[in-house]
Amino acid sequence: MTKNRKLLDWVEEIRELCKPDSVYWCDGSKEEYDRLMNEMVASGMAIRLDEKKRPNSFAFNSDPSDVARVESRTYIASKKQEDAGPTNNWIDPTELKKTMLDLYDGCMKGRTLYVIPFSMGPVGSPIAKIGIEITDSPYVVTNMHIMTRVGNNVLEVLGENGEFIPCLHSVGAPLAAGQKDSRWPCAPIEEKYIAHFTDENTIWSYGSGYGGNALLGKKCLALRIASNMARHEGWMAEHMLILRMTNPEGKKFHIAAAFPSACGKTNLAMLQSTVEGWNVECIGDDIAWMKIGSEGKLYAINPEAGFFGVAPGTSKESNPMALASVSSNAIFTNVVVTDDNDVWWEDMGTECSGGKDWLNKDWKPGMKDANGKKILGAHPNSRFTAPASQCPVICPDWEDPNGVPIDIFIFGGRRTTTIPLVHEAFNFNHGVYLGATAASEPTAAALDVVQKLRFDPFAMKPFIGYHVSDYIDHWFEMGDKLGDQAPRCFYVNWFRKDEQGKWLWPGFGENSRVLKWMCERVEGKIDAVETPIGLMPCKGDLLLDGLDISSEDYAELMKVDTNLFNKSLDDVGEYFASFGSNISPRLIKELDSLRSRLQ
Ligand code: SAT
Ligand code: MN
Repeated sequence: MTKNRKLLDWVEEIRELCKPDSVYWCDGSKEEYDRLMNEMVASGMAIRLDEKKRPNSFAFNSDPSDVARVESRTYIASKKQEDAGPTNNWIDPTELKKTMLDLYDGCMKGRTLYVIPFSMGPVGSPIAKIGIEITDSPYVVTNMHIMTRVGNNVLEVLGENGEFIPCLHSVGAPLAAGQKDSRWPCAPIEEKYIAHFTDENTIWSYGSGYGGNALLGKKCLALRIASNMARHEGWMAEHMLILRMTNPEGKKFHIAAAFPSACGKTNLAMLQSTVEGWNVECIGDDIAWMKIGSEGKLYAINPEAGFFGVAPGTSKESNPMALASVSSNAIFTNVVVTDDNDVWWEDMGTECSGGKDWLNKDWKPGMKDANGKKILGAHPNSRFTAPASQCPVICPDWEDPNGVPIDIFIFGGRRTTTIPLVHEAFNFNHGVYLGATAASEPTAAALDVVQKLRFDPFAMKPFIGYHVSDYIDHWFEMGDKLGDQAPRCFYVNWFRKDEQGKWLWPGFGENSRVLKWMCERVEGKIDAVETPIGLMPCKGDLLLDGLDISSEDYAELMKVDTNLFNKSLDDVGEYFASFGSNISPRLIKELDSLRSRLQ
């Protein structure tokens, strides 16, 4: 038990406010996990999967209104509105606290208040941070067990006077005496709030039990609050996977990569190299915390301990390592529970004879609704939660408290035209421009339709806890500090198509060929061709042996159409204008230089 006065006082204050039936301090033990799961199975909230097929694994169905993060109900409640910037919803913190205090009053009646001491990052690491989540959801407790490091050792590190980030969560569904609980308690959408009080590093979440709304260590702490702290303390909290690539001579390269959603981040993090002698290991699939360390290099840790991945599309072909990671000790939310009590989802690459869909209704593949539309078995945002340690290609150093030295940053987006497979920034500032202008096309629409790009700077648009212009300035400033130790920056596009709509690049494991080119660039082994948009592979440097790519297709894949590129810069200019008057002059300068190089 802790002697930390601040923590004890806070728990007591929240107990008085939320009025739970009881208070329970989590110790992070297996016994605790098993007991909570047994209780949830008994109450009907969880389904225990077949013990032989998927040992110690459970499935949950959420309420249909509570299936994803809700950005429209996510707030940065900074004192000054201009600190939140154009990419965030803002409410005055005093006003929001008043609203939320009314909601929290008595909200845990009939429930247990769980106190979860957790560490983001290896316990005691100089880069780690301690959070305390108070929640009334046992589902959240069990997920936090997997996604973070929970336990008494966290309280030991916290000590009597240590600092922690308070994370208050309630599903927002108090129970009257004798009232039976629902399978997935939550509040209606207009009562949901995911609030960040950034001037006091405090998180208040109400009304949702799902994913990043409720597992507060993830997007709320490790990105929105941490990005704010990082800005003031001179480090970086980024929405990036981390991997290690080792070349045939045994030289190690560490890569951190940011992609908007639906660009295969988890797949790249666990990629199986197709290049002989080159090996890839996973360090993290979602978040990187980076600090300048020895020799002035940038060191990264994965603050998480598990994967919270999108299930649909995960198959032996797309990501066999993710499939192996969920073979036991996993939690599944909103997937199909098959008749033989295992899990299934769309594009899993296996047959399914039927079962219960994500709404817990009887379901068979190919079923259609009244309008003839196919009924999905798994929700498109259905998830698996699994310990990172179960990933067969997890890097042996993934828990090194000092992190790994980052050599390469990769940015990207999903673009069917315009952007070549890979290009390298001329220098770090140009790399910041590439990250700031990362964008995807809204959908795989017709190639001849000019459509607006969806910008997602550094894949951080929903996660920057402050003004986007200040965030981009912070990137420039980190570059200044790192100097010639700064990671080299690259931009990739795995998704280019030809005029017939055929993919020009095979993707998946073959992406290792592109990573190899980057590593050889960093080593100084190979030159590059200078183009107006950046540095590109010289003929023969990008290994294509064994790939079925014609020289015409390769030319198309690497083509930079200056006209088309120029046109896309109008969208960039328009996007930058939305940042307001404090936009970084260095960012404008990069755009202007690019424009003139393209003339
Ligand atoms: O729901 S989470 O925010 O944890 C996952 C995601 O949106 O990428
Ligand atoms: Mn993510």
